[in-house]
Amino acid sequence: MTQADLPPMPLRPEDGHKGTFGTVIVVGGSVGMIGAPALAATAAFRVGVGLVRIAAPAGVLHHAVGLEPSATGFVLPDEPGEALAAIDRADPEQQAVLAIGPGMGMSRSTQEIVEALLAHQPRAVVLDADGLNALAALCARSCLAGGTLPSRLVLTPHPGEFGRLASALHIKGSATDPDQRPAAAQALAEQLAATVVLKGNRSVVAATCNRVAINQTGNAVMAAGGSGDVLTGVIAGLLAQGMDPYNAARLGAHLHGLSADLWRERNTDRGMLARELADGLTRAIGAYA
Ligand code: NPW
Ligand code: AMP
Ligand code: MG
Repeated sequence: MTQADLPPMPLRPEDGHKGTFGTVIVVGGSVGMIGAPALAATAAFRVGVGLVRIAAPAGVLHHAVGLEPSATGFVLPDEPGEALAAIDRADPEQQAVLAIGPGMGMSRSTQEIVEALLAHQPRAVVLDADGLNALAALCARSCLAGGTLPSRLVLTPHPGEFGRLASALHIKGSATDPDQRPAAAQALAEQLAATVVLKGNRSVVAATCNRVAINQTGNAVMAAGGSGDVLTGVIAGLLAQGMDPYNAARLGAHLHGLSADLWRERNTDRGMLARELADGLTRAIGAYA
């Protein structure tokens, strides 16, 4: 996938305001993992989204919002029906993009909340991290008919998360062997009618109708905590600005990796912090546009 095959950045009308450029709601965070939703929020802003809200449990919300002062937030109740109602109150027109999972934890209530948020969800959804683990558990219990998943759904598993989904869905093939990764990602995309970003060196982006692309940016400076949480915010931010899931996933993976490539050129081969990866998106977009 060269830059020539990729879509342009979303339009940025000169008279636009923060309501013009979409809203991302990051659903995540738990005790001990407050950084993940904040990193996703920062990344969504860096790709140009207008508004970001963090939905996190009561005890962690103000810490997470404190890490990204441009974001606002609201408490995510741990009862699934109340969690859904809180999101509907925050976004009554159902236009926001949900980025579900960063730092969410693996408690029973997480799983129930993810199940409730996915069922008949009209919003576009990026599912990552513990959101994917909850989906794998649902699939293992055969609790998800494909038809109940959101029609605009991007899954961003690393090979560990992919393995949990693949074993629940009886998908064969290695998530780490470069020769097998495209077919494995396509199998998951077809089975759940979703766009899949199988992360790792040279991430694979797959979608239905045999669409598949190999991302050409990124490097081993990204092998550190928080990199994936940044990608979640990037893709959600592009979706919120009107891109379709496959293009948002391909362009998102490209810009995310390009930010790391530019960081390595200017610095060294290790030691990049995830917040620098998020902040570096500005340069990546400048180099891309
Ligand atoms: P192994 O054995 O180490 O090689 P988990 P997580 C495998 C949050 N975070 N290639 C790996 O394999 C996240 O958002 C919060 C091959 C292991 O089996 C989540 O909510 C942060 N294997 C939560 O932590 C910053 C690979 O996957 C397993 C692979 C847990 O997420 C950090 C590990 O994955 C973090 O993002 C690869 N490329 N990549 C914060 N500051 O708040 C991974 N594996 O068990 O799903 O745990 O990814 O750390
Ligand atoms: P996560 O494991 O969820 O934090 O995601 C890690 C992110 O960093 C993904 O986008 C990976 O594609 C990227 N990444 C990690 N290690 C490498 C690597 N060696 N080369 C390229 N990208 C990497
Ligand atoms: Mg991750």
